[in-house]
Amino acid sequence: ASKSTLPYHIRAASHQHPVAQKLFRIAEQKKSNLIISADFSDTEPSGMCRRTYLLNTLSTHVDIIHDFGEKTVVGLKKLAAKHNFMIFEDRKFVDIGSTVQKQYHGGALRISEWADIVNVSPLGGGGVVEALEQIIFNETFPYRDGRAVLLLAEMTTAGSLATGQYTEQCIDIANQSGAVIGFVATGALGTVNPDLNTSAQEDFIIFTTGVNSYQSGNVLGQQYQTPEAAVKAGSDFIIVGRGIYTSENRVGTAKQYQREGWNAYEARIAS
Ligand code: 5IU
Repeated sequence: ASKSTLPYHIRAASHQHPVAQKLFRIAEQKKSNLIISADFSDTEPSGMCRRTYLLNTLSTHVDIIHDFGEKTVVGLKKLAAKHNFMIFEDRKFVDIGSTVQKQYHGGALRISEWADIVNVSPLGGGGVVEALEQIIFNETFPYRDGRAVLLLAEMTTAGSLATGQYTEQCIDIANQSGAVIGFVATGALGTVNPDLNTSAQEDFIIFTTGVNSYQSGNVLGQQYQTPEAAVKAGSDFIIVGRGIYTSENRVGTAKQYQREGWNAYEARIAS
C-alpha cells in the first residue's frame, strides 16, 4: 500500500484545504500527530485536556455529554483557540442527506458551529457528502473554509462490514468531493496518499482509531494496533481513547503516545 513519506510541512504547503493545512501545521508545531478521543460525559474539561501542548486534535462524542449546552460549545471553542488544537466530532453521520443536514447544522448539538472536522459513513451512497457540502459551501455559512469531512472507510471492530468494495467506493466518493480531506482507516488505502506531487492529486489524510500500546483488543470487539504499527501502515494521525484517559498518569501517558506517534512519523519520512 502506498503511503505518504512526505513531511507534514510539505503536505501543508501543497494541500488545497485549509483544515488539512492547519492539521499538518499543528503537527509540526507541537511535534504531535496525536488525537485524544475524550469520551467524557461532563462539560467540565478534565486535567488531561489542559495539557493541550501534546494534542493535535481533540476527538469528541458530544452526544454522551449529559449537560451539553452553550457552556460546552463556548468552552470547547475557547480551549481549542487558546491551545491551538482542532476539534473532530466523531459523529459518523449515516442517515439520508436531508436528515444529516439537520443533524449537522443547528439541532440539539450545533455541530457545524464548533467541529472543524466531522465524519460520515457513506453506507447510503455519496449523497450524504453532498448534503454536508450544501451546508459548508453555502454563501451564508460563516465557517466555509474551516470545515472538513472524513469518510469512514474502515472500522476497527471485529467483523466490520466496512471492507473491500465499500472501502473502495469511499475513495471514489472522496475523489468527487471538495470537503473530504481523508479517511478514518486502519492504514493507507492503497490508491490514496501516494508519495508524489501532492498538488497534482488529492492528498488524503488517514486518521486511525483503535490505537493502544498495551492492549490488542477488548470484549466489545475493539481491536488495537500500537502507534508505531499504525503510522508504519500509513496512519497520519493516531486517535487514542482509553489508552490515555483510563491511565493513572494521563499526562505522562499522553506524552508517551505523542512521542511514539512522532517517532514513527519521523522514521516513516526518513524511509
Ligand atoms: N472509533 C473506534 N473505531 C472505529 C471508529 C471510531 O474505536 O472504527 I470509525 C472511536 C471510538 C472511540 C475511539 O471514541 O475511537 C477509540 O477509543 P479507545 O481508544 O478507547 O478504544
